[in-house]
Amino acid sequence: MYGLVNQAVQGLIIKEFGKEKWQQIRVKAGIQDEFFQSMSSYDDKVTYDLVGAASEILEVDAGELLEAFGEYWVLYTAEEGYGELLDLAGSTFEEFLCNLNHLHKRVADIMPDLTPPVFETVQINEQELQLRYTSKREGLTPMVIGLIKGLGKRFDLKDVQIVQEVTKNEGEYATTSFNISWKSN
Ligand code: 1MF
Repeated sequence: MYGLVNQAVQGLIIKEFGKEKWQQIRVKAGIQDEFFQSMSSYDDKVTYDLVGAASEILEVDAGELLEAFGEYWVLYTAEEGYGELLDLAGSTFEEFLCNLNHLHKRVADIMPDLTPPVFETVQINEQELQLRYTSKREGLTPMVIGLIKGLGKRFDLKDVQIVQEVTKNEGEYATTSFNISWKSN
């Protein structure tokens, strides 16, 4: 994944647990560099190793860390130069969710190594939809739940409910569906 993702992991850990813990985690994950290059593509293993090391050192479940990371990502990218990109993706929660593939296409135009997941939405009613998430990457559904919660905050929604439904495997891809409902003010 692009270094921007590892940078955000670093940012979250430092913000929540401090620089010293970050150094321990970085060393345990076997990462020599002090900083990540946001525009360089890193092996996914770097990100998974960071989350694994953080889980052990902080004694927090990896799924919980991934969910917290998903929420943080929405905030982090908005503040780190991608605010316009996020603004373009939609002015409402459901519009944003429907535009996730467009958003990734836009990023992939400049970052050719991007391996974006694929999202599909099915409107159920005014305040409920189904989101299908297809990815080659394993174990990241908690991150997607955090991303949805982060978007809920971005759009000031009350009471976002996310129910994870079935996962189907097809070759190297897995598709997970979520039922999402919310209340606006
Ligand atoms: O392959 C990748 O490197 C990659 C990196 C980030 C693929 C996807 C993403 C974003 N995605 C992370 C979860 C991936 C899970 C999976 O692959 O199974 C989050 C997608 C998302 C979902 C809900 C709400 C918001 C979301 O993200 C918004 C977003 C997406 C991508 C970027 C920013 C915000 C982004 C921006 C710049 C990037 C890379 C990603 O890299 C650059 C580009 C230009 C200059 C410097 C870095």
